[in-house]
Amino acid sequence: MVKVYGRITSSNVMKVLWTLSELGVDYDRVDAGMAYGVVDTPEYRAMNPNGRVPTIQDGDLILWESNAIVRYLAAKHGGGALWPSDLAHRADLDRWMDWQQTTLNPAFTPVFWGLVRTAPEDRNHDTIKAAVGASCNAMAMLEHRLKGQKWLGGDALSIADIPLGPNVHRFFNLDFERPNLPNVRAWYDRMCERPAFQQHVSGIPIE
Ligand SMILES: N[C@@H](CCC(=O)N[C@@H](CS)C(=O)NCC(=O)O)C(=O)O
Repeated sequence: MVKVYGRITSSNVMKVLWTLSELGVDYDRVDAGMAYGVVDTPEYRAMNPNGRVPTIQDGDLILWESNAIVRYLAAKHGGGALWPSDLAHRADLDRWMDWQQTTLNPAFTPVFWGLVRTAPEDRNHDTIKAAVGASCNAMAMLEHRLKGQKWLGGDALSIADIPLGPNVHRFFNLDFERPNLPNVRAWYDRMCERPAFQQHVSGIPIE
């Protein structure tokens, strides 16, 4: 059985749990990270030298980096839409996974930290405002991409949508002014209809 290390409130752990649930794969989960500790123990560092969550163990394989885990699980158990066999289609989706890590997440992280993990009296409003602007610019790219299609890959949920889900959920539920993004909003609403997303992303407190 797949073993997942990571607290349920981590956006990167959410990606893994959402994927496992969409695929109907059984797993055991061990709380790790922040208040749970674990990540600084020698045993954990031997598995994941970054000391971050998530990490998974699947038989002899130990794997960290959330998007690599999503790819692995989709390749092993997915087939069809979640992990398309057509290489050009898969590369197109894969690119959005990398974009989540390299563009959207770095843009949005200061918004999350500023509004969720910083006391109101300690907030740097200029930093938050700049990060909101950068996040809205990134979301405008998604708005364009999603024009006329339900999911990033077309008609069905795929590996591309899953890493973006936790960021998009926070984007729509934290307290700041957003532009009108009807395609992104409809896509997020579609995610919210999925039981696996409700269980692992939208139903989990933002903290
Ligand atoms: N690029 C890594 C980032 C992992 C990461 O930064 N995880 C955060 C939680 S979202 C973490 O471990 N924070 C420290 C902690 O929870 O103790 C991935 O995608 O897995």
